[in-house]
Amino acid sequence: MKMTFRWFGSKSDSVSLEQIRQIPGMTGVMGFLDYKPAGDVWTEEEIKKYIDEVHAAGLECEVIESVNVHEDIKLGLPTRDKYIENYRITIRNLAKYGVKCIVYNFMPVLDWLRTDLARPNPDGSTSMYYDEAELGTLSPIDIVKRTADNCNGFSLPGWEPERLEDLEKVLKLYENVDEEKLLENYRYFLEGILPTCEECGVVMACHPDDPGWQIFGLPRVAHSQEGYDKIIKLYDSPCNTVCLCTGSLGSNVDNDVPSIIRHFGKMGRIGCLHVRNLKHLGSDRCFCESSHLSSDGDLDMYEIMKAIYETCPNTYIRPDHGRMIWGEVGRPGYGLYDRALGVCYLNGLWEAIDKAAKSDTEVK
Ligand code: DNO
Repeated sequence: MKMTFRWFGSKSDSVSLEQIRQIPGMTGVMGFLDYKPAGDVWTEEEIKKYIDEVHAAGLECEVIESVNVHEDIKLGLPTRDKYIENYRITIRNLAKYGVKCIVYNFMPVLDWLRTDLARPNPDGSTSMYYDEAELGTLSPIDIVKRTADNCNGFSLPGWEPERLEDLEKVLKLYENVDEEKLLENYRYFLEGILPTCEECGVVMACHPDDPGWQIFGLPRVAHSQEGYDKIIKLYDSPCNTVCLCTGSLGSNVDNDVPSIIRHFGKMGRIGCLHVRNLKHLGSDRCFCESSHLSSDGDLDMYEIMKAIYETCPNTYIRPDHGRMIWGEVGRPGYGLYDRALGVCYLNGLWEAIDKAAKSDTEVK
């Protein structure tokens, strides 16, 4: 397992590479150029600049996140071919600088969604929070505005302003796209890019829908084992993989996260993992993002790490969203302290699982 940390670049992150490197067991970052609009080519110059900086800090950068898919591709519009060609160029450019895994998602219009980015917890920390009952009182435009107003001035991954400008128009276009049509458009996209990935030795890892169900009547396909099975079948290639985000999948109480990890781990189809916990509050569709500790949330982090250890031990993982603790002010979900605590906890579980497995082998 390679432990990594998401980093938004020196101009955009409140956390420095030096701080990341000082977290015990850290091997590298999951990178991101947060200023790139969906559909644009990520140029060699900008990739080199970002990755050189990471290398100079003594860290690796083999995973890149949020190379966002242009809405015209998800909608299946005639203009999609141009954006698919741009995506292929980006894949080649990233591969030239050592990137092995690209995380993306196929969620229509909105990426991950919360109704509160800083909900106070009884211990004085704050967490990101989602309540479907509250979402019911808001329009997509209201939630976009609320999210933009509450992000402490930081950009949020998946919430690029350009993409959300034409929100009303885009939402209207989705009235003609059901789940089946979305899957067809998804197949067309994969057919367009996966041969390039095979050629360059890069895997594509699809991030789950977050929360893990449909919202605002938009079609969404990546929030269950069955949904991912369909995606994997769209194009059979070892480069067609899952970014297994335990918090996104775990938001849906029907998902057994360790068992989903085992299913795709055994198939060799986990490109990387985001590992975090969450706690449901009074309803299946209301949750807050807890600390990583099993006893603070609903997910069994020991079973999750064990499933990774047993089925995909060489994968990249990173702690995911943390709470804001110790008075830290930063990008919601992406402060230093709670994520660093998450890393130490996950590393501790890993060491215990590894030692237990080795001593079992010795006894036998
Ligand atoms: C949220 C992240 C997502 C994820 C993208 C991948 O904080 O986990 O933005 O990186 O959905 O495309």
